Amino acid sequence: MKIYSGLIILYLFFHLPLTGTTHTITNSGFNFIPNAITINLGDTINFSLKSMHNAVEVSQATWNSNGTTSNGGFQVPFGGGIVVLTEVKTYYYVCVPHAGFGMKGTITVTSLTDMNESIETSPKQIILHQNYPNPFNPSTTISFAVARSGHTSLKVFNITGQEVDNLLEKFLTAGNYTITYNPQTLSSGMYIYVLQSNGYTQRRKMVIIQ
Ligand SMILES: [Cu+2]
Repeated sequence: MKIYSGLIILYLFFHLPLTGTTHTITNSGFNFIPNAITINLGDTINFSLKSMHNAVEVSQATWNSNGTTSNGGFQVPFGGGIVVLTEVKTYYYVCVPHAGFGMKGTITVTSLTDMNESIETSPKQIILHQNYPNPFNPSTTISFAVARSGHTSLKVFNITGQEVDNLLEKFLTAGNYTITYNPQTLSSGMYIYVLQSNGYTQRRKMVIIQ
């Protein structure tokens, strides 16, 4: 039965229906607003830009160096346009005329939906707060609370569901906890951190920028 319910949770984890949300990115001066966004696979991005700005996908290396060479990905024309992102990855893009001024942004696409929603039925049993800062480099702070004493774990998974870090696994008394997380070996991208205690599970997304 335990394995069975675990499989159901895994199924929910990976197969929640796509919502197809539209996210708008605008600009204020030489800044994309927001300049870092996390969306679900299949979501739409509506770039609504002033006429002197465009958005061209580039490689991470090009992005890092404020370059403008397209990587063959999306190319939103001056004034804006719509893109639908179909790969689970972090997209890097720049405004070609203003990349030299640092006008650039990232869009991280995850296949997971509703990750900020708890799937447990008594939300007050455990509370997992959004990490801060997020995105982060090199470290971030994760706070959580457990209403009852018990065996508790806080683990980090990549977006394919592999455990990549175990931040805590022990008996905790009821209370509030804060952990500073400084991943040494993880590459840039989205990760999921999962709190489990007394049979309750809560998870949230975080983004590492190396
Ligand atoms: Cu621009």
